[in-house]
Amino acid sequence: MGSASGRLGKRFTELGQQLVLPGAHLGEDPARGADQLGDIAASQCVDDGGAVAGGGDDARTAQHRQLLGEARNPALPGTAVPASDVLSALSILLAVFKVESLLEQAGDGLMVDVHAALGGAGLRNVHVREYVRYWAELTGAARIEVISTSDDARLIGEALADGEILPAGEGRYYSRSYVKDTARSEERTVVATSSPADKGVYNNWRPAGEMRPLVEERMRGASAGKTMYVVPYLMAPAGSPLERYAAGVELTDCRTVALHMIRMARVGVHYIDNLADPNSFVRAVHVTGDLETLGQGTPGDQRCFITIADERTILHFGSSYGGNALLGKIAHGLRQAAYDGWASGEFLAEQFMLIGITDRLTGKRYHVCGGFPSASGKTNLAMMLAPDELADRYRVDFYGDDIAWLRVDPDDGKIYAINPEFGVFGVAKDTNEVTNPAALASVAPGTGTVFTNVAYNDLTQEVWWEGRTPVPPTDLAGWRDWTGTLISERSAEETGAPWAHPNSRFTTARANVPNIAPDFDDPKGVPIDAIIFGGRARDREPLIRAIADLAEGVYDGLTLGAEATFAAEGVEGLLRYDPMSMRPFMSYSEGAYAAHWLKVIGSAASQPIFAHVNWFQRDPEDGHYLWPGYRDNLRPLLWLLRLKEGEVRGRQTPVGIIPAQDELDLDGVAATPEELRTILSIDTPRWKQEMKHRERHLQQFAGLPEEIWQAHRRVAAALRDAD
Ligand code: GTP
Ligand code: SPV
Ligand code: MN
Repeated sequence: MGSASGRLGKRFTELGQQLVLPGAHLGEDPARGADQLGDIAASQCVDDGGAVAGGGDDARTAQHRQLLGEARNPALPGTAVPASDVLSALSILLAVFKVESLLEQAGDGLMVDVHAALGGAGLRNVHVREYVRYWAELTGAARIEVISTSDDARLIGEALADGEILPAGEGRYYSRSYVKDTARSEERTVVATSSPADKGVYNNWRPAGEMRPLVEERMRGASAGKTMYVVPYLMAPAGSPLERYAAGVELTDCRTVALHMIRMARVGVHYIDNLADPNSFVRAVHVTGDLETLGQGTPGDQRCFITIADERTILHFGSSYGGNALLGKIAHGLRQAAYDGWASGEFLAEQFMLIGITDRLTGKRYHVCGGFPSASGKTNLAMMLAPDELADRYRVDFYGDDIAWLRVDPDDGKIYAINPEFGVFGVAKDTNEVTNPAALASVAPGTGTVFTNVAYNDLTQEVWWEGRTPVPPTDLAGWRDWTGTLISERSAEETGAPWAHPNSRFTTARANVPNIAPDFDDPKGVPIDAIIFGGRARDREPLIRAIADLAEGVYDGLTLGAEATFAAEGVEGLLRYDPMSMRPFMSYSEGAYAAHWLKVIGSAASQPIFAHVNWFQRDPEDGHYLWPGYRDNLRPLLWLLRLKEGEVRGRQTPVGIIPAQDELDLDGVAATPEELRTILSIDTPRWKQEMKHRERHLQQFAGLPEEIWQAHRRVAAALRDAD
């Protein structure tokens, strides 16, 4: 194994050096990184004969169709037909025979008796059994355990006994990750397929044939001595029209990951034992690796997080943190699902929060979804309680804080959204009674919450993070920072460093959120009235600007520019474009992505209103936020809904409609008239500069629909005319 892994090691080192993020800064020459990826594709991939990334059924590989349980009828090219009952019964029989005989043959040759472990758990799906057998053998796991939600108490007990987690008050737990494993690594994350046409600017596309052996080599034997937890899950309410895209089985060698999955997804054997097509599930393999020897962030970084999208297979090696390891969440729920949604032509999977707003006076109920980049306010907006002054009239209901799947219902032509997740993996920083009382309630004693990388008190089992209270606890006895260092024993250079990691998080089931919507589990989802985009922008972007036109709305999402946050390694504060807040999760080409948006949303009989929002404009002198944010963010959203209803007119600007100050309900808002004037106005010269950057940004995207270019030219012309 030595020399082979040495060669692979070298190749992966080269890969790591080549995966430079393109156009990292707004205004930076965007072609640079794209060219580098282009070179790799040109030299190492066989061209697929000019396949055009354009969306829809025709873009699908035969493999992907098969994995979704569709067979092509050769007599009727282009027509997807379900495999006949006879054929599928035969194939099941054959597969049973194959697996049983493989298992017999393997016999004691396997480290672990997969057959007995899966049979004992009542797991009958033969495709799942074959999948588990393959990976148990490859990773060398010593034991296999099939997990359902009902195993939670036992797993918690074991994890406490082994010291993997610590008690954090009644029914709450504390965990620390390895110090170099605290956030997503965008550079180590790759989307692989067998079609070079899937290469985009942001998806770090690589040929599947190259990636699979590479990651398998990393994983080979890497779970030796460990238990492999088999976690069957569903990323949708049962019975959802999108259920066929939602089933998965995560294999993980980390018990804490299994505990997180139980909170973040619906977990149980029955979700994969009764599939319409037993072979249609996402294969999601997580192997932790020896975290202390992986060279995180160095040129020899061993980590690799691969989604082989057209094989519906996710292979993540080298982390046990968050989205790197909970594979139902962003790897399946966003990357894989975005690919499936495009390839099938059926839906969109977006990094979106999803809320309901009820006006008790009129009895009307609205639903708003929207994307902000990681750690930019989705969870806080989704959990927002109406400000006191408006609480009698309005109620906000929580549906989701990180992912939404959107489809158009053929019966009524409306856009429906579901949150595929079951829980919340929320940023702890600055969460307190004022900013987010609902979040605090959702992590209260008895909720089963797991806190990761916050500060912890050994003596009192309390947790704390920056912004939890205005100043840290004054009695330092027992307090340790997120690395485990006693605060009282910190070295001189550690003094003043945050107690909690900025990307420290809480994991809690969605049902613990006090303002959870009563119909949060409705399989149909909820009809969408408005789609918003936003991010951390210290200037230029006003509080809200509304956009009524579909192409201009999609254009606005594609040109979302914001400061990157601590949710990804090494990019905090970087001003960059983050199209639709999907930059780290993009799984196919941006041109096809834009076309798919226009097609899906364009097919809806009732169109949503779009808006761009910004809670983060700052005073250029002292840096303070000009808008109080948090609960007050309901106010611009109410204005948007009134605009859609025709109750207010706003003020047309070249970049959208902004509220006239007297149209916003500002009763009780702590902002000066000067601050309000700034956030409710458009800085035309600054916007003109921005348009040049946007032009270069959009030029990177091959096959961008003409409608998007037209929208860009319309906005540019309106800005010119504004003089
Ligand atoms: P991911 O889970 O990483 O996708 O992030 P998210 O978009 O759900 O971010 P979240 O709501 O957890 O917010 C991240 C940080 O932004 C937290 O520290 C919040 O306190 C802060 N934040 C959220 N909303 C506001 C706001 O309206 N104003 C200000 N100033 N800060 C906010
Ligand atoms: C994000 O980074 O956008 C998250 C957290 O939502 S993680 O699941 O770790 O990606
Ligand atoms: Mn997110």
